Amino acid sequence: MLTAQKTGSTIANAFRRNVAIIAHVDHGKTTLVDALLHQSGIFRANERVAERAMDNTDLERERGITILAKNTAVHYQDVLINIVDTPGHADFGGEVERTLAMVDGVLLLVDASEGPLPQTRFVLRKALERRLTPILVINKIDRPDARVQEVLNEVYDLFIDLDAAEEQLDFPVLYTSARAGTSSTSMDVPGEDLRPLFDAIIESVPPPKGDPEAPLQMLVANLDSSDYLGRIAIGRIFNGKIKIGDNVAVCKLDRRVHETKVTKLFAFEGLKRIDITEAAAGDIVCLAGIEDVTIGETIADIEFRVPMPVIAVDEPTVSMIFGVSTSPMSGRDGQYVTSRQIKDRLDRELLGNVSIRVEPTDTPEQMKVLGRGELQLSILIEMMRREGFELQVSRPDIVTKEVNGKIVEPVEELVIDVAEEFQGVVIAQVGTRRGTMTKMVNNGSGRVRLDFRIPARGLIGFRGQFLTETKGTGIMNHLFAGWEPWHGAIASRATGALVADREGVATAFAIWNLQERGEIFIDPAQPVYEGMIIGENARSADMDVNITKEKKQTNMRASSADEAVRLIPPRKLGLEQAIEWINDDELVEVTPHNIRIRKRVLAANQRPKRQAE
Ligand SMILES: Nc1nc2c(ncn2[C@@H]2O[C@H](COP(=O)(O)OP(=O)(O)OP(=O)(O)O)[C@@H](O)[C@H]2O)c(=O)[nH]1
Ligand SMILES: [Mg+2]
Repeated sequence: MLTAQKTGSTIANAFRRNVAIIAHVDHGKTTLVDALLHQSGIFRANERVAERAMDNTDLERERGITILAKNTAVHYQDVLINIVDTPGHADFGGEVERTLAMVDGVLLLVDASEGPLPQTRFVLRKALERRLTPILVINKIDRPDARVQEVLNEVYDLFIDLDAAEEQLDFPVLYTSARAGTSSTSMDVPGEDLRPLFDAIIESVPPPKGDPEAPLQMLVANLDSSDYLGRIAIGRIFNGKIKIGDNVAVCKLDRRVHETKVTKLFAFEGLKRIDITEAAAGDIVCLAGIEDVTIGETIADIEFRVPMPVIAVDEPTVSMIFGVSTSPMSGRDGQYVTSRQIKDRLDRELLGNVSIRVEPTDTPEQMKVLGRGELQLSILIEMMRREGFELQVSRPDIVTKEVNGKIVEPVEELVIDVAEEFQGVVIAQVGTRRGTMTKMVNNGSGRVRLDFRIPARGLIGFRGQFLTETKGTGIMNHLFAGWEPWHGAIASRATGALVADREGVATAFAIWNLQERGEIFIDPAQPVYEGMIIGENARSADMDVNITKEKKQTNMRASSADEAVRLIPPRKLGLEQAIEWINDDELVEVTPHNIRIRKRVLAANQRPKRQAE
């Protein structure tokens, strides 16, 4: 029998390179892929291609971030380079982890001004653990505040800090402006195009290993689906060949084995997928028509059914309860409202989303959904509402574990960059959330960089507060740093809620009367129900209010000045803000067209009251 060791050292295909692009959020990965696509001649001269073409889902385009890892491939000279673009936001780290199972090298992008940030560390650590060959790409060298030499030194420090092996430290360095589409191996030579980067990929990234003559082993690292093809498995062939018409064995994670036939095979080519009839070790391909396959499974030779090692990803750290909406307005907006429908949707999500878990609760009406962060979970909720779902969700909670009889909780490394004037307030804020400062650097530019360790719990709802305090100018990033014994209670929101005490329609008059008491979240004429939260009380207690009150009719004709009630524009909470805002006794009601906030117990006379402190 052939073993992986025996075949591991052979070059599968000298004309292939498989690389992933990894970096902290916004350091320019997707922009670099655009430039690589353009310069490899994938597009016709007159073809119009969207900016950040790989960010092709609605949510990605709206938010300007990458959420899902995606494949593309370009030709350079005689070589086909498979490139995987990955998300940089920490919540989508699971996407990066599984992507790395497909490639032999990585382009580590680092912003020439920001330098390495928490997610740079995370992705580099994962790449080094897998012994992938790195190429350092210092990007955005066109930035006026670029500090290239310093950033280069910081990256070396990071490699050493991560215990990189000797040969891993010997990486090529490219200086690029992804936006301008230029690269150079030296800061003294202005770049003209991306040829130096392409050359570095061909020269430094090893061609894929494996044996095309050995029995087939293809590791599924990603899933996609299409209306007419059904489920599409994307993966790397490590050994052997695959052909249309072949009978293959799908080695499942639970050790079962299914037999199936290969009916549709594709390779990547720019933004498209092209039909192919066969592929071999070293190739990254898509296989359609296998309904029952998930990430981490191996498609193997029908006789030689040996799976590849499983893809390990980090554990989730945050959970939320997704439940059937119990709002009196439930079902007005959405097509899918039942627990069955919500459960089916979550089951589907689990197939393609390796870092999400779903656990049952003591009632079928509610499911506990676990993920890497609030953003990851809120993106899932946002996708569901766009698909026509209605549901209610709880405040995010932190996943804890018991180790040697002690409760431990996830702790994050928090890196903050703010103007000096906000330093005091930020340190105080983080302090009340049980963060401790580990480092402070003031490089004399008027901004300071503060490093903290903080329980992940303390970060829930922090971003909004932080942005308000720093007038939107602060930058914060955080990364899972480990498990520590429970840090003790952290105070939640200090303010109470203004709660509608009856069903009806909000009036301008009632809003006008109440707006002195706090901040109103709704517009006049908006329907409300008993227990729905219509604003934030300036005080710490909840207050039941009649937001439907009409002005008393008087015999006297109102003067026109009186009529024009002056309303402060409401503070409308988006999904993420609402999730950050709520307390444990509150829920966010999500429908395709509305985000409402409510008390968990709607009836005022049954609700435990939050008292003034
Ligand atoms: N000045 C300058 N800006 C750049 C350069 N490359 C990218 N950008 C800008 O940086 C921003 C982020 O670029 P993206 O390509 O979306 O970054 P990303 O790394 O893919 O981001 P995520 O996928 O969300 O992690 C965009 O506004 C780009 O236009 C560059 O070389 N110079
Ligand atoms: Mg991107």
